[in-house]
Amino acid sequence: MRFTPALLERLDGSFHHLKTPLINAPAAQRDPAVIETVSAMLSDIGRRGMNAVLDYARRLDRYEGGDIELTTAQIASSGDRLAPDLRAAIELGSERTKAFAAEQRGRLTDFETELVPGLATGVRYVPVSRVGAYLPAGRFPLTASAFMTVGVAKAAGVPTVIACTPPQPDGGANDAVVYAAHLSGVDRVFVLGGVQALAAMAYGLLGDLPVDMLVGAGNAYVAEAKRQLFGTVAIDLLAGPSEVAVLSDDSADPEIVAADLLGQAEHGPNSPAALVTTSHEHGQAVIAAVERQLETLATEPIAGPAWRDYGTVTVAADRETAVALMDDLAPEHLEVITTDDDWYHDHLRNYGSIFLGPWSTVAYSDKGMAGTNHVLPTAGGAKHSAGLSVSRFVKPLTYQRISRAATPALAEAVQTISDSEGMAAHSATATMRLATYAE
Ligand code: HSO
Ligand code: ZN
Repeated sequence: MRFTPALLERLDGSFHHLKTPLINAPAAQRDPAVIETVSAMLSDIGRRGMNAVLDYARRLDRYEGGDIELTTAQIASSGDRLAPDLRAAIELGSERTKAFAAEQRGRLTDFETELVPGLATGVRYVPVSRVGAYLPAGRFPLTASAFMTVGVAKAAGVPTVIACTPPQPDGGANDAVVYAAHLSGVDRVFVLGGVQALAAMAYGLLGDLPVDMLVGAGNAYVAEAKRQLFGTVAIDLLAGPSEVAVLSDDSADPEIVAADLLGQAEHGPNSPAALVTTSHEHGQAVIAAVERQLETLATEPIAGPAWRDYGTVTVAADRETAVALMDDLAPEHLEVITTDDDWYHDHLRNYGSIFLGPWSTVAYSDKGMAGTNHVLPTAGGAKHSAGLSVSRFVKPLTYQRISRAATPALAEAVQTISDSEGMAAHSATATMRLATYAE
């Protein structure tokens, strides 16, 4: 079923449509310059190894020589340089994220079942051995990212988690980011940014084996590097600009809805913020509140353009239409502020994480206080994927233990199918066992 959304006219008379984010787009639609730059860097690093990594660090990050790895003492003391209230907040976020991840890990239980007598099959959850986390520290150092990547990997049981974080203008790492990684249980931290960091982890250039999986968000180059390294390693997901959507009715406070829309719009000038509402008046009140709040918002230079170019307000005729519109949008973050929150929760299918009721705001999860992960699918990826969680770091490995008694239940059918395919050697593995069984 397709809907033509009735876009609400903005107060300035213009209409706003969600522009298609490019990150999940086919190669032809992504920036060819980024694709080419990244692929040239990866093959150069593949050829020249650490020399190439350090050349890029020099050229792109003003690296001036010296060890790029932080010592254990440097990692452990990162918290000492933080204001006490920030330090305490980071400790709280780390604990809460780990607690939620541990709950989820506890529910991934190995099992064994006997499908037919003598055929025991089962699943054993085994963590990935080595994970590399990219901890961004650009325009906004997202402190909580370490909880979501390093902390959750550790809660899943990953033995080795290394992290790379880009140098700050003074050449060192961001203390809050390093402290968050330390509390999350990181094994090694390198002050290294961008494509060169991801390549160094994936190719095993950091005095260690290559990692099996790369996680963590970054800019367009980081995302493209992960896309090109996928296959060599696993990745969490390809994150585009952060998004928020609110589904509210006229019971919601327009000021709260407006604040929560701007709360993610400030991520970048291309961050989409969408309101779907069943009330035209409420929609108009939210638009007015957004304009008013933007007047005094310190990050208006980012959030303003984001709202004007990527903000949308849509009025849905009824609850069912609102759900269909939202499922089509498949937003990264979805807030539901209505008199029917539970009904919406039961019916919505596509979102990265959902925030129910007026007291549940996205920033609580963003900063690690809600315990849930903030690495979530963007650009409609929520239609097919969920966000990062312990289940991404553990592999459900299957096994089978088959006894002599189960042989007739398996071998004859395998023989028949193999013969029909002309796969004689497959067939023989069953035939031999049937012969022994008959003895
Ligand atoms: N909204 C971002 C995560 C974040 N925002 C952390 C602020 N801090 C992606 O989900
Ligand atoms: Zn955010």
